[in-house]
Amino acid sequence: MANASVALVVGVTGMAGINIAQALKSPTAQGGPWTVYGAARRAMPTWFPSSAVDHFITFDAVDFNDTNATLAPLSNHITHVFWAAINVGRDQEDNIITNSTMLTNVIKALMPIIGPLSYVIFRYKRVLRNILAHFNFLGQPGAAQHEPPFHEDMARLPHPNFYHALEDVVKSYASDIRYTIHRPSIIVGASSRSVYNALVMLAAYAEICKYQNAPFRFFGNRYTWEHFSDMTDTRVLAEQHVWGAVNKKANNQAFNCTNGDVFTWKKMRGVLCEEFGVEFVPLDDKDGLFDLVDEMKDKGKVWNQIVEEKGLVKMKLEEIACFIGFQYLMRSDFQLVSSMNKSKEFGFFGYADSIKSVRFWIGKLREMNIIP
Ligand SMILES: *[C@@H]1O[C@H](CO)[C@@H](O)[C@H](O)[C@H]1NC(C)=O
Ligand SMILES: *[C@@H]1O[C@H](CO)[C@@H](O)[C@H](O)[C@H]1NC(C)=O
Ligand SMILES: *[C@@H]1O[C@H](CO)[C@@H](O)[C@H](O)[C@H]1NC(C)=O
Ligand SMILES: CC(=O)N[C@H]1CO[C@H](CO)[C@@H](O)[C@@H]1O
Ligand SMILES: CC(=O)N[C@H]1CO[C@H](CO)[C@@H](O)[C@@H]1O
Repeated sequence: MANASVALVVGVTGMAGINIAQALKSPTAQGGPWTVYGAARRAMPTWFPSSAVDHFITFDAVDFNDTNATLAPLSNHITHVFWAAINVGRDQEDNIITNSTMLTNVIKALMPIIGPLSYVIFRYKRVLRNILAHFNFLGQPGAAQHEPPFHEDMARLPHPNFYHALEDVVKSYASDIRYTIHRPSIIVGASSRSVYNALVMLAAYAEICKYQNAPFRFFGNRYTWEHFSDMTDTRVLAEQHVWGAVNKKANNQAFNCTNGDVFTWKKMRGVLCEEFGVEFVPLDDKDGLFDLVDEMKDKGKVWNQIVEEKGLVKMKLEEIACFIGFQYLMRSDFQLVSSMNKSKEFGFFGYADSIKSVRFWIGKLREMNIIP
């Protein structure tokens, strides 16, 4: 079994990690059959599909000794690392240090064996992060910005960005490992442990509206209401990760990863309203913008009540809610659209219909008992 494919998926309980594990365990997975080690900081959540991994392991990647104690014994076994972990810190500088430390710790623990077979793969959202980074840093919009559609060879923007730090960590090992970098847009998927999960956030807001008999309002501006955006289904993201891992041509390359279509938030709001069972409220911006961040500030208790009454998976509003970041995106003055032409030129043709994606993942979140 010298050539067996053995994957370590770090951050396996997040929405990207679960799907990467599932894509690897699929009977038709390229490069398979795969043995999958799924790693998380905490124990396996109740809703986790245990068939997605062969072994579930826990360690705290911030702590080298803990990481090394768990991974060193596996180091001559694991052939591929899929990085889907995120540890959201107080601010972007904090993220840079924490995250590059986590990745460095994992690579160091596996290093004794890292040879030509080994592979590190991680996702990385440049524009989104740049914006949030800028936001975190200066607290106001107006960051330097590239012209959409965004493509992979655009220069880095001059804001602190932990994805750049991760990319640099991987590149610093380039003589020993091969890698691919995957850059999603707004990610849709299902987990109770993903901080940047827009669908869970929107669902929570919709449920709170229903509970309090309040209108489900759009918190973005007219520009995003009327202009195009794209998103990334975690299934497409996972498919691209596996494709990147087994195709030599993709070695040491970065790829955008989106569904390949576009939508307006006006249209998508209609879909969300149908799915959540709330009335569609057209954008009314005469009196300025509706501030969701402000609205949600004291709604933690209401959400806890909903969780209690409906018997949902215990999850605090603060744990999932990326209200600030998402609201910021919804108020941008550019189209969040990335080019997928590099992926296609290199032979990756995965796609999804974004409206179907949203309906599918909302259904999944219900099935998993994360939303009512
Ligand atoms: C890690 O392990 C080393 C060697 O066993 C020890 O000297 C060090 O104190 C440990 N560090 C932490 C933070 O536990
Ligand atoms: C990591 O763990 C392995 C095996 O337990 C041990 O031999 C090695 O010294 C550790 N590495 C470091 C840097 O502590
Ligand atoms: C696509 O790649 C470009 C260049 O790196 C980047 O600016 C853009 O953000 C990527 N798309 C996304 C959605 O991250
Ligand atoms: C780019 C960056 O900030 N890298 C940091 C990652 O974390 C290590 C360890 O904490 C720092 O030494 C690096 O400067
Ligand atoms: C329209 C567009 O975004 N074209 C890009 C396709 O991808 C290549 C490679 O990343 C870019 O150089 C093009 O600008």
